[in-house]
Amino acid sequence: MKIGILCYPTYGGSGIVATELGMSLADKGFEVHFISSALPARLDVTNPNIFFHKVNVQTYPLFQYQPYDIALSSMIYRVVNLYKLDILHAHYAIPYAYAAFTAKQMLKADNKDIPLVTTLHGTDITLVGQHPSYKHAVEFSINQSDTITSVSQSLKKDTLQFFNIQKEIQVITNFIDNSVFDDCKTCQREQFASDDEKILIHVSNLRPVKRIQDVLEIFKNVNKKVKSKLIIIGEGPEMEKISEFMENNPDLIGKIKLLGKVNNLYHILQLSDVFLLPSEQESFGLAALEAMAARTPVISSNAGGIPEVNIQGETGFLAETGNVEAMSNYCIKLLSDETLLSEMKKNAKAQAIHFDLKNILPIYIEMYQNTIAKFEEAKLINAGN
Ligand code: GMT
Repeated sequence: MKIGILCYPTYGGSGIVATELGMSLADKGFEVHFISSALPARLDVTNPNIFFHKVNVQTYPLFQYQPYDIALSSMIYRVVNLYKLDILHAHYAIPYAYAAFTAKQMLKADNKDIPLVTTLHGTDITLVGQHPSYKHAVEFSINQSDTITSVSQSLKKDTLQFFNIQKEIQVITNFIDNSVFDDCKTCQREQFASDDEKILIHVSNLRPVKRIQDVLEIFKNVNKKVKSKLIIIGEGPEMEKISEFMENNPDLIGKIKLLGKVNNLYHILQLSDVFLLPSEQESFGLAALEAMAARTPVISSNAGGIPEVNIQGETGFLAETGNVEAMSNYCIKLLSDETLLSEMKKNAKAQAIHFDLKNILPIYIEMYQNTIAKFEEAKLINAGN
């Protein structure tokens, strides 16, 4: 099977899920073509089954905005034709599902077509997708997909609530490759904290939806009771809030380490004691699952799909979004009780194993096969009419 994956090249979220999925499919012998604006962050192009096609946007003095979606549709059309792809998989509705629909229309003009799978990831439904500027096109392109998948039950529910969807949505949860975590050596803990200090960690693209202010306030409360350090990994628009917080809390400056984007994320997660995820919205919370794979329990909000991943009192604790006091208290309780901490570390790993790639990859492959079979069947029926 030849699969075209359309995704953001980003360091987190849908880009990572698309890349890890594509690479695992390539390992199984499928030919996988990535179409994106830049080389996806974790993509290993040395695999002979992996192909990368960069979308180039031609600038022109007349264009106030660069027409990326047109260049994307043209590239999809070209790659499908050149490499005889069997199926397209759009990750994140905007602009990928819409651009794939346009490419399909171009193919139909040549008496060709290709089945399209759209995977909904989160803010394409819960935030930006609902904006009046995009809503109609998002709804239309989701409905035009041959198969729709969502990464959690919660996201499926939100999609059905916010849009008029006329097709079944199949939930295929995000996954984690535990073998990567089992292989890696723990890096030196003393680089970040002394033996008597606990390490709290937050990883995100630092957008408002992640509520970085809550991460900082939780740490401030915890630090009053438990000797600790906070590691923040990632970059984004809320960086300014962190600087502001440090200015207002100079005594915490030496206790907060900002690492930006790092390559050895797993190593750092492995030496952490608790992962903080107080998000406003989170369709799944892949970052929390990555932490669990590294045996790190999670203190989180109960937004969106997080409760499907982080189990109250088992793999960590959850509180209402914005309830900094409750999250701080849970954190203090966890970090002050070695028995509870080691129990939760064990449970966190067991939960990560439940979401292992080995369990989820066959579901994706079966979904592709079913989508292609139904598409071919429909073609035959139409030809008969
Ligand atoms: O919104 C983001 O944080 C990025 C977004 C994406 O699609 O790139 O992340 C979403 O997709 C991830 C992968 O499926 C999920 O784990 C995140 O929970 C989800 N983010 C939100 O819903 C805020």
